[in-house]
Amino acid sequence: MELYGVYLSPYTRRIAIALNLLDMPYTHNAVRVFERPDVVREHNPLARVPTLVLEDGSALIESGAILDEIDQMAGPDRALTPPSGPSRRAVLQIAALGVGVMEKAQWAFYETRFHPEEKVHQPWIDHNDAQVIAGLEHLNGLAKAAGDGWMAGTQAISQADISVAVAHSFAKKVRPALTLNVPDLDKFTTRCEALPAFQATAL
Ligand SMILES: N[C@@H](CCC(=O)N[C@@H](CS)C(=O)NCC(=O)O)C(=O)O
Repeated sequence: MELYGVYLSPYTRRIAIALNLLDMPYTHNAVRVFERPDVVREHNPLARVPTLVLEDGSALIESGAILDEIDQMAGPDRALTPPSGPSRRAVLQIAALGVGVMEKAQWAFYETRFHPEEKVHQPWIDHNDAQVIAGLEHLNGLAKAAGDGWMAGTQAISQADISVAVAHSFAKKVRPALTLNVPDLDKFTTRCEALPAFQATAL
């Protein structure tokens, strides 16, 4: 398998970490999609990352759909999302909160990255930043409740934990000026980032 995209992309990073946790070998193609969209477009008409190219040459796109397929490949005993029931719902819900934080931090970041100064709309940045803060504060409460366990109450690390820690680290990286008071989430993310599967994808 070949995974396209740099690890600064939180969507790409959550795929890489899931693959690492499941001991699924892959080659990492750290293509910068904005500089070389042509490289990604060969496999994905949208020229977006993550794109995961399988051994048979077929390509998977959209991180949620890719993770779903990775879980299928791993089988129900190893999958990082429970197959059914309340714990599945909890994992998907918390992972969705993580993805929401990723998106909002990304949009606030893109506003200055891709617009000339005179076209930057500060109220839009503030709107997104407020959602990042609200999302992380909510996740801080879940981290507090989880204590030394996992976010969705699973026995082992799940997609929820991966997405939350990746979102938190990404938000801190691209929105460093935000004032965040999330001590329990800090502890949780530090614990996740220390795992070899995370370390192998350092930002
Ligand atoms: N919803 C998508 C988001 C992917 C995404 O936004 N990728 C960014 C990099 S972080 C990208 O490829 N941007 C290039 C573009 O949109 O032109 C997912 O979860 O995979």
